[in-house]
Amino acid sequence: MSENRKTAEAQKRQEGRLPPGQSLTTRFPVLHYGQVQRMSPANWDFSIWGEVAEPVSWTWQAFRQLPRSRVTLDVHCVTRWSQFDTEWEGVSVRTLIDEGLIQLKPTARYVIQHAEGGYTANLPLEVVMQENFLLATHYNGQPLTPEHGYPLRAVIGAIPGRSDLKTPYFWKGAKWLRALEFSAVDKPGFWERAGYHNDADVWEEQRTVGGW
Ligand SMILES: Nc1nc2c(c(=O)[nH]1)N[C@H]1C(S)=C(S)[C@@H](COP(=O)(O)O)O[C@H]1N2
Ligand SMILES: [Mo]
Repeated sequence: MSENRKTAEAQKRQEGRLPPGQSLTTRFPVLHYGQVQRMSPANWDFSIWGEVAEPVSWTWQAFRQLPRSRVTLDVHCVTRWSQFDTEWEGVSVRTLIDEGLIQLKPTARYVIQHAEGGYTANLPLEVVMQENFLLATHYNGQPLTPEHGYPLRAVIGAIPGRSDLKTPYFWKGAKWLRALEFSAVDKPGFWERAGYHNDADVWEEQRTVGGW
């Protein structure tokens, strides 16, 4: 098993898919601060607010009717594990905007994810509009488990060969996501306020401010 892991890791490194300081994991770790949030779709909704023409709020039933997308990502946690070829399905922010389901004001420049339990994560608007950012309901063909963010989480990761896309560490994808705030100003999230790097680029190894 460990030999297999080493071999797989060497292969990913050779393919240029293993960022500096990372190692390959074959199982999907569960990592978060605080408690697993147990959410029931009956009293769940998802809101978009801030620098938008019209704030919206979707029930679970309405959210499930939105246009859907799939993406395969390599996800990289700042605690140094990387998981390759993870398959996600859900709703793309770019699609919501392109199809007029949300209308941004020109002042919108940052997107703050708000999760149940108070966790937040911030990204520039242009990163949230990339193909490697998704509001995911399904992982590898199955609904998310509570530990991984059921019913909805954000995900961000690398698409092999797409060096044109910014790829931040996986903490920039909030589990138990309840809202996106479009903002004119940046608002550092949970880990960013704790000293983690605001841009968090995995290839630049932007883990923390000051490199501790
Ligand atoms: N709500 C919430 N989302 C979160 C976190 C958290 O503490 N709370 N941790 C982040 C971190 S550091 C990582 S690496 C991923 C881990 O997701 P996983 O548990 O599905 O592997 O979730 C991110 N999203
Ligand atoms: Mo992480």
